[in-house]
Amino acid sequence: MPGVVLVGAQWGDEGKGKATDLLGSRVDHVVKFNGGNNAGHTVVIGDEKYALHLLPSGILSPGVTPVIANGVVVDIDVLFSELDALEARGVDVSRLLVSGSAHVIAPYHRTIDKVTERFLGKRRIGTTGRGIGPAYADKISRVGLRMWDLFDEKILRAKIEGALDQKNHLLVKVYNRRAVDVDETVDELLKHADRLRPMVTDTSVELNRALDEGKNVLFEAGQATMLDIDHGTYPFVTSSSATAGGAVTGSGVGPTRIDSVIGVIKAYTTRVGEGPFPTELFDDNGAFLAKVGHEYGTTTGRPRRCGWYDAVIARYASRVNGLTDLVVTKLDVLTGLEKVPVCVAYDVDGVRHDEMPTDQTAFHHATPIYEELDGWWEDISGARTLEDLPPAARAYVDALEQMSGTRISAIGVGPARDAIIPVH
Ligand code: 2SA
Ligand code: GDP
Ligand code: MG
Repeated sequence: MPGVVLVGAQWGDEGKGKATDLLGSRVDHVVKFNGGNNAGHTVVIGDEKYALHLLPSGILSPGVTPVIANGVVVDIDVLFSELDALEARGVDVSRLLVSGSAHVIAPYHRTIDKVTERFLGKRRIGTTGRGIGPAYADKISRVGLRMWDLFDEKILRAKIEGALDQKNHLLVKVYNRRAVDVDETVDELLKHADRLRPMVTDTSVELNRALDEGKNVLFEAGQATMLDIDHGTYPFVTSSSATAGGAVTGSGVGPTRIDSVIGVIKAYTTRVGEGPFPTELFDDNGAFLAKVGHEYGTTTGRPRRCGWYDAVIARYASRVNGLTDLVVTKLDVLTGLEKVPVCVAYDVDGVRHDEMPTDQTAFHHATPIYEELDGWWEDISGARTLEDLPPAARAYVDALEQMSGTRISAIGVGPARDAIIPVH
């Protein structure tokens, strides 16, 4: 503390929601800085399970100010349905702040996401269909809509007209779809403007002020390193900066304000959607990880692909994020395996690679070089100190730390809020 970034070190769903929630009582602001409602963070508190998509996990911690910063793309309908659902369960959501510079996911972004995926066929990305890519594409093409625009109907209408100029041509001529109506879109987006107004502000001012006052600010990434637009397995990535650098550009604080970067990593690996995945398993072991780990998408319910731990990816994530700590989650899921293979390097067309190949062809050809570690049979879900772990589980964690090149500061042994072993 005070400026902490939390990122996913693999392809997402590492348990970032739980890790954020754990730090929650010590932080003042929890900031979502990238992505949108493609994210799915699960937090289990007692018997209650919360699935958060657009809202930062910190919304569940009393006293925390949740912030949706400028790097996020916001589907306003989803924002209000998530807020209403939490309120109905007794969660105080009144502290939420939303950046006026955050971009809006318009209904046509969702349409374009879906038709593009269909059009791509075999080359599809396997997106969540939430309009994320098209909203970011408009932002970069400078035809996006920002939250501020919702408070000036004239500007909003002009921007929507501009954005739809080319899109309607494409929708009608290429995708054989009906043209999007400007008036309908304006009405749809203006529907919530009054309710939004009080929460929309310059969140960069708020966050820098909080840091000046010595407050603790946690920047929580959506998706993960391997899905980052620059550092992920392009083009099978999401359209935002999910690595630590994104926390800075996505929130309007300078890099000098960040004190530590925590990477969350599963004790094995999963991926949703298309794209290369060297340690993916297609056998009983894969089915075992999926079943015991309940590996289904939090947002779409899609089954996640499962594979062994990949130390090459862990080292890569440590490097591109400048990780200071790793939080290893789901160690409990590995209980009951005779041997646990860990990928230590890749073989790419007969050549050993200790570093992650960023060339798409090489990564597609990467086959894992495994080291086999001993498994354990004891139930570890009640372990709360390192000494509670059986020797083989401890040796597994020590090996991950040594191979990954970053110290492990906590180990998750179950979905519950308290099912964690603090290490350092
Ligand atoms: P998009 O919709 O444009 O961001 O999709 C592009 C790629 O990014 C992947 N992606 C994700 N991968 C893992 N978890 C995500 N969130 C949900 C969850 C996913 C779900 O927490 O379970 O419910 O299916 C997430 N969001 C995006 C996506 O699979 C594409 O490969
Ligand atoms: P996120 O996107 O990184 O926030 O992760 P998700 O919420 O999409 O997926 C992580 C899943 O693992 C959730 O269902 C969590 O409740 C669960 N989980 C988190 N940590 C642990 C752990 O240490 N052990 C087990 N068994 N489950 C965990
Ligand atoms: Mg998730």
